Amino acid sequence: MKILEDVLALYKLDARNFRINAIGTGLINNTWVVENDSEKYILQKINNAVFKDPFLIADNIDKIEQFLKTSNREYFFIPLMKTATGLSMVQINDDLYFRMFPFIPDSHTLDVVETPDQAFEAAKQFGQFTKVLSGFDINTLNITLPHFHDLSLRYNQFIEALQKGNTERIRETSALIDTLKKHVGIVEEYNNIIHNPGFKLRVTHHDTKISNVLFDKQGKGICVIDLDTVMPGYFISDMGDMMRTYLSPVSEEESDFSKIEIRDEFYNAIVEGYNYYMNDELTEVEKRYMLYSGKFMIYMQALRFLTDYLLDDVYYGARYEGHNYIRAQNQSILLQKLIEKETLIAS
Ligand code: GN1
Ligand code: MG
Repeated sequence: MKILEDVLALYKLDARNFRINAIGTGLINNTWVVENDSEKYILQKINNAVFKDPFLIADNIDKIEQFLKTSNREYFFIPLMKTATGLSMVQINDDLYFRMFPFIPDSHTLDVVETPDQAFEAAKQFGQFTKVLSGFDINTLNITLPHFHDLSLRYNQFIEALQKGNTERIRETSALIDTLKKHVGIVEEYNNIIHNPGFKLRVTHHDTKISNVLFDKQGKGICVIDLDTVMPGYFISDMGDMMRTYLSPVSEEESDFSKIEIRDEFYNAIVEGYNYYMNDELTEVEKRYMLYSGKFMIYMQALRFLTDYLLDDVYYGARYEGHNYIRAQNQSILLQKLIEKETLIAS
C-alpha cells in the first residue's frame, strides 16, 4: 500500500526494507506489523469516524508518558514513536491518521482467555495501570470519546433506534428488544453510582479485553496497550469488561449460544488480579460492585450491538447478514448467565 510507504517515510523508515503484515482483531482501528531481520514496529491507522480528533489520543499518551517519567520510572510504558519532525502522530491525505510503536521483544498477545492465571495476570496489569496513575490529574486527560461508557446514554440511543431504526429489523428482534428492556434496572443502578460519593473517577482504560495486554514468554503480564479510550472513568468499566470478555470460554462472536457459560474460577482470578494493586485504592462502597460491573458492561455491549443492528450496522460493521444481531443475542445470554450466578458468587 502506497500510503503505508508514505507514513513510514515520515518516520525515516524505507518501506522497501520491511515486510508489512496486517494483524489484530479489533473492530475499530487497523494494525500492521512492520519488520525486517533487525527491527520490528507496530503501525496503526486510527478510525476517525469513531475518534473524531485522533490528536487527543496521542496527547493523552504523551501526557501519561511524561507523568510516569517523573513519578514512576519502573513502570513499563510504551511511548509513541516520534516522526522525523517530532510528531507523535501522522495526519496524511487530509483525513488519515497513523501512529507507530516499537514492538516489545519476546512479547505476545492472547485472543482468548484459556486459564485463570491469564485472567489474573491481565487483571493485575489493568489494576496496576490505574494505580500508577492515581496521582495523575484526571482533569488534564482529553475526552477521546465523549460519554463512551455512559450507560444511560447507551440506553437512550437504543430507545431512539426503536423509533428511527430499520423497521424490518425491529420486528425481527422484538423478543430480544423486550428482554433488554426488562433489564433497565441496570441503568437505574448506574445512575445511582454516578451520584454516589463512594465512587471515584480514576484514570480508566475502558477496553480491558485480553488482547490489550502484552504477555512475556513465561506468560506474565508486561503492560497494557491500546490507550485510545483512556479517560476519567469508574472501575466498573475496567472490571466489567474483563468479566464480559474473560468469564466465558467463547467470545461475543460465537453463534452457538450453548457454548456461553460463566467460569467461576475466572471470576475469582479477575477480582484477585485487579485487587493486587487496587485493593487499597477501591472504596468499601466500590468493592460491593464487583459483580454488578459485569452486568453493567455486558448489558451495555448488548445494547450497543443491537442498536447498531437496528441502525444498519453503521458503527461496528457486519461481516455477514445478522452479525450484530448474533453479537447482541450472545451478550444477552451472557448477561442472563451472570445474573443466574448472582446468588452464588459473593459480590
Ligand atoms: C470496540 O475495536 P475494539 O475491539 O478495540 C469498542 C469497544 C467494544 C468492542 C467490542 C471505541 O473495541 O467498546 O467493547 O469493540 N471500541 C470502541 O468488541 O467503540
Ligand atoms: Mg480498542
